[in-house]
Amino acid sequence: MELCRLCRLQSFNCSWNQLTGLPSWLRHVTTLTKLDARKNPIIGPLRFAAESENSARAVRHFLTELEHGAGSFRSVKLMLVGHGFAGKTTLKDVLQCSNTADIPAVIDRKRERTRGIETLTLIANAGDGPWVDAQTAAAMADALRFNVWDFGGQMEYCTGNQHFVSEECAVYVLVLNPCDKTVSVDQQARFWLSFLASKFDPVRLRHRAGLASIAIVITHGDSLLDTANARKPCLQQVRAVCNEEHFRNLPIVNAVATFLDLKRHPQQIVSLRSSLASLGRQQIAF
Ligand SMILES: Nc1nc2c(ncn2[C@@H]2O[C@H](COP(=O)(O)OP(=O)(O)O)[C@@H](O)[C@H]2O)c(=O)[nH]1
Ligand SMILES: [Mg+2]
Repeated sequence: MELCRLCRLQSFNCSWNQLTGLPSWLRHVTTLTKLDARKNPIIGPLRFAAESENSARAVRHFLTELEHGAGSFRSVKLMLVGHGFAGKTTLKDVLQCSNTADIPAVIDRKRERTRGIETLTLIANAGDGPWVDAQTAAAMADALRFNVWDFGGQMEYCTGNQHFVSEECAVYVLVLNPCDKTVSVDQQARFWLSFLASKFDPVRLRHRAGLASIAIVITHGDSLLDTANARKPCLQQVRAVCNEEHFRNLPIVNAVATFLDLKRHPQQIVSLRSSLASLGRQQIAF
């Protein structure tokens, strides 16, 4: 008998297999109360549903939403990581800035040091316009929702933050500050890439299967005015770190950092927004 005819199925155990997805007919089996799909290499956010506490309900809900193309799964985590004072919270504010002329003032705004993690949902509507807070704005049909996680960069929070690191459905923005007098830009890069590398499964890294992306941005470009003599070595150092044996398989986008000089060239935010949105869309196009 075909499995899809089991319309009164109550319990289904498909754990410890090689399943990369779950059959779409499961969404119709309303009698299903127990589903064990653990220990399968399920790709994409379906895996979170399959591993959740009430997996039968979560998987049914997920598959139904997927069938209807519902917006709730057009969500991707955008994780801002980097040392304290690298410019993560500033970047989060700038991404929401509706007028590029205001960006220099937003950068100079006094802000509290981030403690632990701050989260908010930003909607990247189609195009490269400002991202808007989901609490205050309505999303268009093809909008992408970024669940933004702004990690307090202070070392003492690292252990706690590890629980939030996920291998997929996420875009990591590694923010580096070349003006940090205590930790050089290559040390910052090495620290955070090691942290991320320890969270990715080495086998999946080798196969590059449906993994999160890592984008690197270098802030404080305005403080490194001497473009030829200051920026080039800085970029070279970061590129060299990305090419180190230990990091070579990481899903670093282009393995090249972007130098941001948003104070003098606020327009740069437009292309950054559109690159991040395109990375986000790749995460949900599975
Ligand atoms: N000059 C300059 N200052 C910046 C830039 N980005 C951030 N800052 C400043 O750097 C400090 C730390 O930024 P913040 O976003 O709080 O860092 P976080 O700890 O990584 O969240 C703040 O005083 C910002 O105003 C930049 O591109 N240029
Ligand atoms: Mg901060």
